Amino acid sequence: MSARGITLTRHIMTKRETTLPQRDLALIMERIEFVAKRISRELTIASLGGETGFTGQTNVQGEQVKKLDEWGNDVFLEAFEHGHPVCSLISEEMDEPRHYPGSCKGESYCVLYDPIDGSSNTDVNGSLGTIFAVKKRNAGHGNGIHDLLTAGTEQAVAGYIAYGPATQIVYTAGSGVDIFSLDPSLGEFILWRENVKMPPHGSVYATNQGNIGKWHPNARAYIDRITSRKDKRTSYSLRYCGAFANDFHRFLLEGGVYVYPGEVVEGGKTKGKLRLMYETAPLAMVAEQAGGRASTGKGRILEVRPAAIHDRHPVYIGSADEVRLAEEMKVEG
Ligand code: AFP
Repeated sequence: MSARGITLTRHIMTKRETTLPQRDLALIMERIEFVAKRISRELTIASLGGETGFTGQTNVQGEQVKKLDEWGNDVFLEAFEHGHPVCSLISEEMDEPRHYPGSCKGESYCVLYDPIDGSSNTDVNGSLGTIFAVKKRNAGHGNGIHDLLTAGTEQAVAGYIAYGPATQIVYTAGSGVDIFSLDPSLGEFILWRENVKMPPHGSVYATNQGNIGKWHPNARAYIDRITSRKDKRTSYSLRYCGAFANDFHRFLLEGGVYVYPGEVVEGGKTKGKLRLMYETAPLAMVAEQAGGRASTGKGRILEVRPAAIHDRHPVYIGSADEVRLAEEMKVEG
């Protein structure tokens, strides 16, 4: 049967299994859809309205804030202001969580997100994404976040939005990975692929190759190994777009591996660059649900427990065979 005409909401309401009540999932995903539509619309005209470039501010990560980062964060804040059952937000762009006490009645949730992933691409009309995850809050949590400092295995929902020629929402609620494409003329996300499976190997890898001299020798040897196989079909080529979700999207569909190692040089980024709670843990859940694998190089990303909301760690994510090889080669020492 053709999937044409199955909207995201209809798909949720007919789902077999979810890690949270169907009604809650539908309410949360309706807000994510709204965010996706607003950001998608804005990105097409942002440069004409002078909304690209920097704000002049530095965020909690010590990075320069792009105007679209700040704007994208505001889109989430506005969307979830009336976003029951979501009562807390954790964002790459905010030092501290935002709470909406009015929504904290009964079952309640936190949405964790990177509003504009790959923001160095905003000024060059490059690929961009939004990454999100949902965690259930414990009763009586107040404005604390202790109940949220849990491993990625506690995520109820995880996914991303890819803004490209088509805007797509990719997500999992614990029973496979589904992809929906925005039909702008209808204003609806329509089912495109259901229960997607990531091939166990591919032919493309993504990394910031310019950093290779700062990595552990085993990580360098790993890249050497996957790029120098005799069989052309299994030897890897490099494609890197600078937006994690968009690089990952290629690997979800066609196989491959994304790598952002820690640095071992003096003064280097020992934990790499990517953040656990709203970048790597969400994509790790998508990867595993699609039959892929996600590792810090030493162990499963979904088992890492954060000490703080903006924690980082090295990442090797994608096709199961290639991520397993990275672990076997002890890429992080
Ligand atoms: P931003 O979301 O702050 O732009 O960071 C993007 C990112 O976390 C990830 O999406 C990219 O793959 C990676 O950083 C790019 O980092 P490099 O510029 O160091 O290659």
